[in-house]
Amino acid sequence: MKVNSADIVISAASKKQYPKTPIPEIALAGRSNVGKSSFINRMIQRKNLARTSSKPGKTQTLNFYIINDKFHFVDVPGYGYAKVSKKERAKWGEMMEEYFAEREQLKATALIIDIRHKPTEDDQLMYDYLKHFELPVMVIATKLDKIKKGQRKKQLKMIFDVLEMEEEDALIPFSSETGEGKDVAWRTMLSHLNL
Ligand SMILES: Nc1nc2c(ncn2[C@@H]2O[C@H](COP(=O)(O)OP(=O)(O)OP(=O)(O)O)[C@@H](O)[C@H]2O)c(=O)[nH]1
Ligand SMILES: [Mg+2]
Repeated sequence: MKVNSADIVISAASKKQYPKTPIPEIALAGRSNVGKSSFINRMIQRKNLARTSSKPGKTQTLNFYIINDKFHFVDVPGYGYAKVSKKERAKWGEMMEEYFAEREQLKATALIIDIRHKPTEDDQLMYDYLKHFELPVMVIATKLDKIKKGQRKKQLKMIFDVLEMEEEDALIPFSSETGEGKDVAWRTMLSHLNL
């Protein structure tokens, strides 16, 4: 996939601000600081379009990016950051409901998890939540560069089992650092986008 153009459309704080264009989109979900923004940047080969940070819990808006004028990536605020107030947590829940329950343009979600660790309870809840809306979920097991080659198979099987993944959902080992997994991730996304 050749990316000719990529731009931020809007950082949306509420539904009113979502783009109204009917073009298809893929959302990125995952724990805060797991590597969602890095995933976007690697996929489109732009170092810093999607803002990455060492401070977790930073992204509190839905950030819409337009790629090749053909589809949107939607960077969704992360979950599971301990130092978040009850009020912020409730607001996050409302934002998710507003987006995932009703967004017609949404074709699939990429759930980003860390290949080094057992998916958290929040990861499991998120996977089930997305499946409840009958959405295709591609699970991106990122930070592949951080484990030894010999551990890959075992980690992937563990992730598949813990999430109780459906057979039709793709589980893709990936590294934003090296770009490994990028071609498979593109192929899977384009098929969901019908492009
Ligand atoms: N080694 C390695 N580091 C990664 C990888 N992906 C992300 N990181 C690092 O992990 C940290 C968090 O990455 P982000 O992309 O900002 O994570 P995020 O999920 O967007 O975080 P929030 O927006 O705060 O929820 C950064 O320091 C990245 O450089 C990867 O594949 N390999
Ligand atoms: Mg981010």
